Amino acid sequence: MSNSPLLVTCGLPYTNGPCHIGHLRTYVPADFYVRYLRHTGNEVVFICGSDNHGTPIVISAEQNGTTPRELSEKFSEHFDSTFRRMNVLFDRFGMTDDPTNHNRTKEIVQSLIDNGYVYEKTISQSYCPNCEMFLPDRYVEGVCPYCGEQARGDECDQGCGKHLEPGEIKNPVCKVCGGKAELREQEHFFFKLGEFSDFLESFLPNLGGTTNARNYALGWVKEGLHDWCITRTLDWGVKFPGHDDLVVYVWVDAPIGYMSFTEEWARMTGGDWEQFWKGDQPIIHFIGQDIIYHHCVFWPAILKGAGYKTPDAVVASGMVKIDDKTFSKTRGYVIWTNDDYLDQGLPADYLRYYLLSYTSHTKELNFSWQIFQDRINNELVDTLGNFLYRTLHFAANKLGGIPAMEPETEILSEISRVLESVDYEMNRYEFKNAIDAMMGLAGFGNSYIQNNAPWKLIKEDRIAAEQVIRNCLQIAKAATLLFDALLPEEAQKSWEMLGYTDHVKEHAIDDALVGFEHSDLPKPSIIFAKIENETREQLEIIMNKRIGAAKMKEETPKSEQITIDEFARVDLRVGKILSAEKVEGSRNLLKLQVTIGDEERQIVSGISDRYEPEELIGTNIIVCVNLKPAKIFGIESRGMLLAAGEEASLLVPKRDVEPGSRVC
Ligand code: B3M
Ligand code: ZN
Repeated sequence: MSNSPLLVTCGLPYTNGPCHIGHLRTYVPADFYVRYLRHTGNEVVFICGSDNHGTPIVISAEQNGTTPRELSEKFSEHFDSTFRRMNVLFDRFGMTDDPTNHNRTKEIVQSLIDNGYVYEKTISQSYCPNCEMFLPDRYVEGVCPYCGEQARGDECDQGCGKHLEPGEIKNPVCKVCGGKAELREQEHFFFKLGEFSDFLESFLPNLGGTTNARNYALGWVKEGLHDWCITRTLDWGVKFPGHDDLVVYVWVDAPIGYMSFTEEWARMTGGDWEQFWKGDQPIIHFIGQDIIYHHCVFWPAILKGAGYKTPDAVVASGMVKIDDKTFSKTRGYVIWTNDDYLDQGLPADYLRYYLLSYTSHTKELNFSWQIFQDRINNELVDTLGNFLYRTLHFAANKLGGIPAMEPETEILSEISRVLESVDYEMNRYEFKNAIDAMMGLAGFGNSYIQNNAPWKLIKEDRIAAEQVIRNCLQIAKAATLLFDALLPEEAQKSWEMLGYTDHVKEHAIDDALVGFEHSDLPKPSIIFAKIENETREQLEIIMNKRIGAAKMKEETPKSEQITIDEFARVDLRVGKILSAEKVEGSRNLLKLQVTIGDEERQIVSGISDRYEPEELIGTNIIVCVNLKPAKIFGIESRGMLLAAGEEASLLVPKRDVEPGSRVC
């Protein structure tokens, strides 16, 4: 790779809540990539900052009795310091509410207006007569006009995921007072996104980065693009030029933050920001998969329309889930980076390792402390750590330092092979494969030392034993240089144990093939400590407590009384299970065929972690048969079976009854 300097950016976290492990899925890979680029001789400017505007922050500030600015400053600092604790080091971490971004946004919006890409239109928008205000974005909730699910004003977050334009949501309800909202007419400004279809159709196939980003975006462009309403009736945000009652939509000024923070970096360092945004130097965005649309469709169109350079690559990471559930603060499916991990005394590098090595960067990651423990213990501790320690221990204690000889060619060619394959994988953003290749080198070292047994060899042939250890030391040096991008703290320790007094990060990765100029080694110690079972259990307790506390909140019994007629509307029948099979790829779903007398039903139920499919066949159960059909994991489910408690204990009739019998 060499195209430097390069600009690498990470999606900007909203300042309305703390950093959780879901966030890290974007920042840690980006940091790994940047460190690797620097190791391979590239100059990189690494930029991020916080996203301060938009209704979630206004609402959150109101709820906390503070101002959006104060709240933003607090969380901006929180993210900045949490990222540092995770060894994610930006050259500039800015705020979208700072003057640079206000100015740059106004300039860009004015250019869009001047270039004829903005028009004014009267639209009907949700308005709360009780609060006497228009209800932008998250100030309103209602029903998604596309899929019928409960949705937020600006996106269908529970259902189809579509972006919703102001006024589109059905049955709008005011989030402030809970009252019914009505539609009122108001003047707004629109961006002619539709005019950029041809541009995007030629731009996207050449966009670098991960294929998920490119392909989703192309699909949306082919479906047809709608113009975007880019103004909101709000005080908090960047004022729309010439209209003090309007601010620009947060998704206009948020990505412009990337440019503003580059300007701020340039101001601080005397660097040149225009080489990226007006010149030819590459721009690479790292983002979460849920904001591909904004980065691959909306953002390039804005840049193009305002006369700037468009991004060169978009790298989109898959989401993090817990128990197959999407991270959600309100539902308790969350692991806080500080409270739940770093403050428990665990190393940042372990989490970096797990997040990157577990699965391909673009895939979903289902978080589990058990797998975390297994990976750390089996790979970092038993493979890499063990190899380093055996080598260094033998060299320091038995040979008194680094033997004065060169490594053998077969060792150097193995190292070269690994360097090449890491480079190949890094270039295609396949971080897991790159790490597998690095770990492969440690594994190679382990087998090599085991097979050549220098502890035996030394008794017969000291020179031969020295050669083996010299080879191992070269592998250890190469592994340390390679792992530095991923495990900066631990790699530095290992580097010092190899007798160096400077910083490993300042060395080119190709030094992996260069010998040692010193022979002294300090007394080695163990670099990677095992994750004990008690530690894992403690982490699991914290996680389960979060889920439990959120569930309790959700389940506060609202035992409103109902009439017998109301109860009778629920059609409960006895059903007999005819067949049962696990749903491939799901964590706990079973697909059941159930007879309810004259009819056979397919029902999908989340009980496969409690029952084996075979044990259920022939069981009589209770089924609610007039529940609206639903798709679960893409499979139609017509009805619901009844089960009780944590154990999902199935309700069954005490005596034998015919399938189809009514329950009352
Ligand atoms: N603030 C956070 C998100 O939707 C949003 C990213 C902005 S990136 C310019 O993930
Ligand atoms: Zn209201």
